[in-house]
Amino acid sequence: MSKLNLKKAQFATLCVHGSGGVDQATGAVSIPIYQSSTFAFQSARAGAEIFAGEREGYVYTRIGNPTQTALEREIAFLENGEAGLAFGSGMAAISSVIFSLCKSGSNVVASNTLYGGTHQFFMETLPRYEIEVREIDGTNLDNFTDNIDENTRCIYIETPANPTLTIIDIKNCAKIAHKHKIPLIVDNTFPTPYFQRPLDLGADIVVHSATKYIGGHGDTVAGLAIGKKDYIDELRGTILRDIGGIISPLNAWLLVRGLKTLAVRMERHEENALEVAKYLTLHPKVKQVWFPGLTTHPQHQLACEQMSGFGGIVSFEIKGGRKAGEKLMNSVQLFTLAVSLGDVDSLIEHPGSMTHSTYSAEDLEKVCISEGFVRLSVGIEDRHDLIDDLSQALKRVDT
Ligand code: LCS
Repeated sequence: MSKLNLKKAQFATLCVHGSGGVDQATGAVSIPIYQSSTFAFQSARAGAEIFAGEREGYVYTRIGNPTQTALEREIAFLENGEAGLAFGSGMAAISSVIFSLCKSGSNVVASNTLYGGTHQFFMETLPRYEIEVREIDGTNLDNFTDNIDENTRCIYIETPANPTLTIIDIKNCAKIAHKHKIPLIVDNTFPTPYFQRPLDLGADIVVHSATKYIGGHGDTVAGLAIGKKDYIDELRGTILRDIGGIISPLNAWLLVRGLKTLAVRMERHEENALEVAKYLTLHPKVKQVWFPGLTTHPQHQLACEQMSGFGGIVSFEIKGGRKAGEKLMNSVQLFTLAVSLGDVDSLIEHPGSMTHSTYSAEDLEKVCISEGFVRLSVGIEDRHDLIDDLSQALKRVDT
């Protein structure tokens, strides 16, 4: 373990040192990539004791791996949770958590603005197992209370939401969940623990698409879940073991490395995003801008209360609808036209026809994703270059 008193350390220090210092087995300063599927037992008796849960030890990488352990310890520190569990993707983390809590006949009450893949899982896959998801407008907390019944197994929210940056009140959502003796799950992908720690606000389980800011470099697909140790142990020993949505040692290592620079990256993403949001707000070809750091954001006050910063995603509606949006996306030179987000490189995409094409036209309208709605994942490049790029691209657009 590191000699550092981690309880007293600031977040940026935890990002660098939290995973426990040098590797105990070798002294390696960077945790090694333990690229091994299986682990030798010291004796037949020791192997049997590990299997029986009477002795600690690694068995097989689907059940656990030291590189994965380093990542899980680190994310649990940063989210201020008791334990963490890594998965092969954000969807593996989300689906595993939902399957661990629900059975046939259960229901989930969820906010209705979600990553399109989560929405599809909720609306198409879960009903095949007779699990119903009630997607409601989470900005009105009464909607949660009104939809909970004796078969509700959890509340699920994403805040800020992808791609509209809608903010949901975590503290009061947790109170509603606990009044009904069910857990609150929060997808913390957009803010990361650098800007928001849902467990401190009363949530029970945090999930991440670690593909995004936690990896940070657009080179890894991964997911994480954080919560109480008993729950995480059970999740590891049941759904993760049985369904097998594990992370590879290499990807776990890439995330440990990504976390070391999380604080500096998030600062820069946010500074750039605020400047881009301000620039777009004043642009005559832009109808509306969504960024929680703008005082014009409908839940700016709530964002200030539950977040320490606003993240790096900016969405806007361009005048001239889909055609204008397409022209803009085809005209940018520095922004890359691609889905995903949270990379050091700036990305641009059209949620209505890409990440959120899983929503029906009616549902898109309900969650305010119009034809001219464009999402930016603002990277860590020089902000003047980013604004120059948007400016030259907007000049080409007829509205
Ligand atoms: N949660 C959020 C908030 C997400 O944005 C995504 C992916 C996921 C979960 C799923 O994670 P994955 O399995 O992809 O690691 N969001 C994407 C997006 O906006 N564009 O491409 C993927």
